[in-house]
Amino acid sequence: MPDESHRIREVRVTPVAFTDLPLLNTVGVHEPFALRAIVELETDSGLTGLGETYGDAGHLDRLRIAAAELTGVDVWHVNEIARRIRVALATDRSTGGHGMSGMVTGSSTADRVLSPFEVACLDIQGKAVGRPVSDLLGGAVRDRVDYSAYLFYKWAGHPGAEDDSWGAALDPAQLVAQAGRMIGEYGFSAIKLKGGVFAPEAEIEAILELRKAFPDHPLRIDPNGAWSVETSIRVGQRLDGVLEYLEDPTTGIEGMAAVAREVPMPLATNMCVVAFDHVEPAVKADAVQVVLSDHHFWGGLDRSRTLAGICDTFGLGLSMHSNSHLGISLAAMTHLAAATPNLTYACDTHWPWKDTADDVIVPGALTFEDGAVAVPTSPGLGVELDHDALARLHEQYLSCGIRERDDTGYYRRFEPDFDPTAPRW
Ligand code: GKR
Ligand code: MG
Repeated sequence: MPDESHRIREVRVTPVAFTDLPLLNTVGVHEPFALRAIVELETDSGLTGLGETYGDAGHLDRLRIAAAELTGVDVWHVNEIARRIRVALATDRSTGGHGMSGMVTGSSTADRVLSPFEVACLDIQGKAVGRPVSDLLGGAVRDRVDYSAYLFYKWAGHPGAEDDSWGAALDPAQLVAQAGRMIGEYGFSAIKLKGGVFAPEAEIEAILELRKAFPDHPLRIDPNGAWSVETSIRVGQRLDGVLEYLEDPTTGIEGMAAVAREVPMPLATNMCVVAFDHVEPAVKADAVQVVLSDHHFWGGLDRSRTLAGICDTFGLGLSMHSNSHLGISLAAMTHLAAATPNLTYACDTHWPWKDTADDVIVPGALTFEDGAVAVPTSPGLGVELDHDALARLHEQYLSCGIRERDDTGYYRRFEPDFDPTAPRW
């Protein structure tokens, strides 16, 4: 039996910023930079592991509180890491910092903090035994993971700056053009539209135009809870036979259940079921038929597999949610999806919206072909940190001045009367 232990000797948490485009959603618009935090674990055996999570100030504070407790723990003892994090955060009363711009509850804070440390531990465990992370999760059941074309209404460029290469997407024709470019470049075979930006009739029209232009691509729309129950039912009935699923049309388990009773397609969520204690009431009310998992808020890869088991037990479908992210997250998402048999939908990713040069990993490990990423087969996550790039993106964080994601505040600089209170329609 090998007797080598892999005890955590050092933990580094580095906030970074990368350029983002003016993508619109129901609470506002993306700022010129998106924030992330990069977690590096180093063991006394000389191995290093990587994790990636939200970079907002409140979350960063909590990551640092947690980091201070982890020295000396063996990376195979994730239960002990989770325990120490729970204890360290037990008296923490801070709120916010969840990287969602106010669209998601603050539940499961300890799970959100645990996630990047757990991923970094798995990275090290994989390196220690010479196996990819997907093997530690039960083994890949697919060697490529499908992602969806994630369309956004957007401005042509950030106000005061030049237009970006994607240009404006403010009507159905421009969205169809955006989809055409994204599918042309990445090969995606499913389409998701971020809605809740324009009146529902305009968004219905956009979906119908996408259906005409891409007759074989499954379609989804996600207004992030911007619609009332009545509006959601109207949209759902109008899009009968057109949508693969309808994501978070309205807020809350009760509201979603009322919609689910009246619309023909499955309802999906990354808003009303975002922690384990939401599952039981949602199942009882039959509020959702598809849960969008996300290891960043479900407590890492192992706990996301627990969620997958629960979904399987209750006959719920499973898809995957994303926020603006870098390559460490994409690697973790890909290993998780590969090792989750019942994750049968193409996963969300914000990847195409990122400048390819803006990343902290050495390029080349993760590439899209036919809309899918090949599951890395080298030990651990299969991605390597580019230390110069990390330093550059950290400098960008220091100089960009953004410390909390604030889509609403940014939008209000240009439309001072903007009110995101749901339901907007
Ligand atoms: O990036 O604007 C955005 C999205 O709206 C994101 O924040 C959501 O969390 O994509 C997410 C979703 O599916 O709700
Ligand atoms: Mg969503």
